[in-house]
Amino acid sequence: MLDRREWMKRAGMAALAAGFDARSALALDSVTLPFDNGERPLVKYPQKRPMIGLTSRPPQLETPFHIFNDGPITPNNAFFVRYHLAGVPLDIDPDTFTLEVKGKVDHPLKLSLREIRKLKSTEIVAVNQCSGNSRGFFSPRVAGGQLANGAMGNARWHGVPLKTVLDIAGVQQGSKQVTFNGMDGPVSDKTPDFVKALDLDHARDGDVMLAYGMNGEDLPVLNGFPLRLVVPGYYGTYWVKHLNEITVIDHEFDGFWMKTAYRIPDTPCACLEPGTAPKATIPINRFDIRSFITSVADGAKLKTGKIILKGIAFDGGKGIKEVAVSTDGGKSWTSAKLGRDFGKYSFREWHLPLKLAAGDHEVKVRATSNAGETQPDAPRWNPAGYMRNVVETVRVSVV
Ligand SMILES: Nc1nc2c(c(=O)[nH]1)N[C@H]1C(S)=C(S)[C@@H](COP(=O)(O)O)O[C@H]1N2
Ligand SMILES: [Mo]
Repeated sequence: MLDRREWMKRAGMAALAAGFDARSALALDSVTLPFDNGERPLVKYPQKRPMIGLTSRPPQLETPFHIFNDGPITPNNAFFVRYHLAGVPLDIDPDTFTLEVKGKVDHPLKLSLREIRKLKSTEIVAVNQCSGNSRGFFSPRVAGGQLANGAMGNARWHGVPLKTVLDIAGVQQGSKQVTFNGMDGPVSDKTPDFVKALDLDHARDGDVMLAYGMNGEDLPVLNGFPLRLVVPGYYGTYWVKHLNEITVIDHEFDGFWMKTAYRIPDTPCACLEPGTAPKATIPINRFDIRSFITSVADGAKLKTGKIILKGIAFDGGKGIKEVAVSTDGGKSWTSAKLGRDFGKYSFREWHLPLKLAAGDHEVKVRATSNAGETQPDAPRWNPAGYMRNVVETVRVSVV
């Protein structure tokens, strides 16, 4: 017999799945992102508020940028959604779900969700950002999802360190990498399944997490229910959703999504002369540093008087040391005040009281990490449109 709570949960999941099956995502309105061909529908999916729709099969949703001004944590119902394969699993039964751990381990495992939840849990606040966040701003333009700046989000993740589960399974001597596969699959067998790999030392660093909770709730279905990998400081491509298969291997994984896709030029800036091809590439890995103004949009008209300029910054895990603001197009800079520290993988809020004279201003923001990494004045370029981190500018006119 199912208890009432369990029953409600299942009925809810069924309704969700039915909603998706009918492809009933409601187009509400539209928005225009600030680049050519930036017209997008605002769509409503189950468990999500109206989001910027990039594709519907599979669902890919971008967070409307103004949401980042509401606070350092991105609400679950506004968190972006990225999938590669149309076979998105929407009717996962949490009671029969299992996570398999196999390969070069002494004790191959099949853990139920209940068993995973019994293990000692931890929490971490961390940014998840798509490699191609902001790709739509690339010049020259490149192929791929034409995203503005909303393919990122910051959440408090709750789960079990991956290390805990690997230690239970007993990783064998001579192992090199760990691969991660989720329950989604290709609809044609010509598309390779989405599988990602981490080096064993990274997988066992204690920060990489098997997460079942997000901001105090179960993971939303579209963000990987019931279990996903969280790889703090690393691009979202490694954050495998609906994770049900972990394999320890004794060689370098050569699957399509590591060997061919999600690679960056093997140069210090991961960048190239625009329009050229890289000589050598490596798998994309850690975030570069970024900062944004969230309280004022590009093109805003402001009244003279005092304002409090606000925004966010983050990096690949060293933490933010300084955020500086320029109101004269980059000639002079003033340090902003940093907000509460939620840890080195989180968005760091910043604010700066300002009094702008009447006229047009170019307001810029630039962050520096504890390791001294900072943002370039001019955008860097690579053929896949990854890792954009130029100093952001908003133009405001004050009257
Ligand atoms: N199973 C599965 N996990 C996945 C993907 C996918 O296509 N399938 N896409 C990855 C990519 S590229 C990104 S950016 C993140 C996005 O996470 P989100 O959809 O929860 O925002 O999920 C990652 N995990
Ligand atoms: Mo991504």
